[in-house]
Amino acid sequence: MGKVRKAPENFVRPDEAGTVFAEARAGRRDFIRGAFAAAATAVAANAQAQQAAAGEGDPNILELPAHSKGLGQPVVTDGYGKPSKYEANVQRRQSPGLTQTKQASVSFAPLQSLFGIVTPSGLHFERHHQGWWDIDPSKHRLMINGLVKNPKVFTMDEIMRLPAVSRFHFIECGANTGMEWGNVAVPTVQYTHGMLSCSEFTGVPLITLLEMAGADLKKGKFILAEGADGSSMTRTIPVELITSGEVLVAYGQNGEMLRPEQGYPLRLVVPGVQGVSWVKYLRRIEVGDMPYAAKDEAIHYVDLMPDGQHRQYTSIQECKSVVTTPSGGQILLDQGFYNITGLAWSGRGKVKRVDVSVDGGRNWRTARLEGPVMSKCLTRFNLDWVWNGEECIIQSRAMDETGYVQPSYQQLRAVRGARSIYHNNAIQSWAVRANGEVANVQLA
Ligand SMILES: Nc1nc2c(c(=O)[nH]1)N[C@H]1C(S)=C(S)[C@@H](COP(=O)(O)O)O[C@H]1N2
Ligand SMILES: [Mo]
Repeated sequence: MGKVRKAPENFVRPDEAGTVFAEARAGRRDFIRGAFAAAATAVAANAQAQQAAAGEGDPNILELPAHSKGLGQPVVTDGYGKPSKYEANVQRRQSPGLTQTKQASVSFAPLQSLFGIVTPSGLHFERHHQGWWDIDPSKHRLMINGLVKNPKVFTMDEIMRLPAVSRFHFIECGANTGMEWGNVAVPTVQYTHGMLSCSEFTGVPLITLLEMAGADLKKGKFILAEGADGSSMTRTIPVELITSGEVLVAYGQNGEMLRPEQGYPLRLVVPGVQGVSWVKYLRRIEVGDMPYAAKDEAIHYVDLMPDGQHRQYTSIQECKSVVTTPSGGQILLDQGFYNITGLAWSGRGKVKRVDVSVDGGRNWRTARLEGPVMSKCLTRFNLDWVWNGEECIIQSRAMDETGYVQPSYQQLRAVRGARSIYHNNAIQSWAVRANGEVANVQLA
């Protein structure tokens, strides 16, 4: 079985990660080897295990470890669980490709270390336009006004006694993979695709609250959602998404209350739509008869097109996928069998198929989709692969239930130009070098 050495951020300290990548970009490979020293111990252990399998003495089998003999840790009676100390480097991190500021405003989920489709809440990516808050739920209010018969103000208690639903959905920042437009090859999948997370959200369909307020949904074609933080985050959402029952006023995430970073105690869940519309610290919904052209949709979150004009209100996250192993920064330590694995998603419904190429897009094989495949939710795919030790380029290409196929960079740039920031859903390429190193590349 082939072995994969983990990406650097899995075993260097967060404050070192930026340096490692800067050195790597400057071509100083020796520094990288140094940082990989910790992982080398694990490799040595593996070699020992192989010897043992061949009948030689492996102390990890022959010697009884302390944990099989003594008394274990007592139950922490007032505790909240934590991951193993051996997983301490699996963290959300700031991208080394971004300007480092005193107050970071974005962190990326470590996709290279995650399994299945659910993002652990403590590793959910973050994007704060004006910092995050831990708001007292007893003081939090949600107002519904505008084109409604009975304007209403809800307390959290009032919202939490209403009929609730729980649904799995992905959230992706519209700027995810944005640096690749400018060919800034950030080193790992955490930074190319990590403004992406997926959770089970629990809450009340927004339509329930609008009906309670007697919203006029004949005249009222749009709503404005407003957050309670200093960013004055306001976004227009078309009413069709709400009448379908999909948009949720959510308080729950993965079985517990939302985390403060994710908008505690209340956030909007707008399945399939870019992250910015998932307003956190949600405090007001206004029903109106036209789009609001708020700052975060009139001048920000617009797509610069090749003719110099900007496209507005392009909020659906189109079908996209990425291979998470093998991916940038990881190293294949020997030839042989590997499980290629990754994630696929579509803002328009279910993922229908994912094809994987190991020769830069000349030939494609269809990957296994791991169920359940849910609408507007991450889908995990896997494919068996035997690496023959030669250089190759690994890609994945997803198709959704509408028949839409994820584009190549050539196809994307033909329509969108090269100077955009948002909505890059192009096929990602990872080059495997003959020495096993995996790197982020773009095919012309
Ligand atoms: N109130 C408020 N809502 C917000 C934001 C914000 O800064 N304030 N950021 C938006 C952006 S740009 C994104 S991508 C998502 C990020 O959600 P997360 O931090 O839970 O990952 O929240 C959105 N909702
Ligand atoms: Mo965002």
